Amino acid sequence: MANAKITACVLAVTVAFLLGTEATNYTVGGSGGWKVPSSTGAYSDWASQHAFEAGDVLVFDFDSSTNDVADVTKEDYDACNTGAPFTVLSTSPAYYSLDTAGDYYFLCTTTGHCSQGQKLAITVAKSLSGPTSSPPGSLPPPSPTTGATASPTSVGSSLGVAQLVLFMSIAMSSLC
Ligand SMILES: [Cu+2]
Repeated sequence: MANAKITACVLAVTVAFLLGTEATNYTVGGSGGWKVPSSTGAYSDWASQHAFEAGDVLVFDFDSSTNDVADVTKEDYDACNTGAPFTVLSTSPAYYSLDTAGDYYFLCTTTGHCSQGQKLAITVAKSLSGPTSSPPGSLPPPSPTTGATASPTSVGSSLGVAQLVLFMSIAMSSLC
């Protein structure tokens, strides 16, 4: 029966691991992170290179002494109005869960930064790998106040693999 127990245990861990890797973490701006970019179109260029899905997570990496991240309406995004954000994330790295399909708008509230290009607009598609709260054809606007989160849904799949292998090794050696 010991073998069945080990098999069940390993299976459970494997399933949990696989479920945890469905979401993709995107570091906004790549290695340059979240800052006043060298060109005003830098973040739209970055966004156009990725296909975001519901369940993915944006990671904003920034110098928190001079920057923050605010999610705002399209109108405030277009006008660089920093006065009415839904939420402001001021600790780096900041994780923002893209819970539902729709359009998302972000900017830095530091004076002058948005107008110099530190703003991000993305469109999130329905998740292809799992259920979503939005039925096809009727995508409601996202509710950004629920999108902010303090922790990522998954960090570092390579770390996860290492932990899984380690766990399995321990389980096998102690139970066999
Ligand atoms: Cu800034």
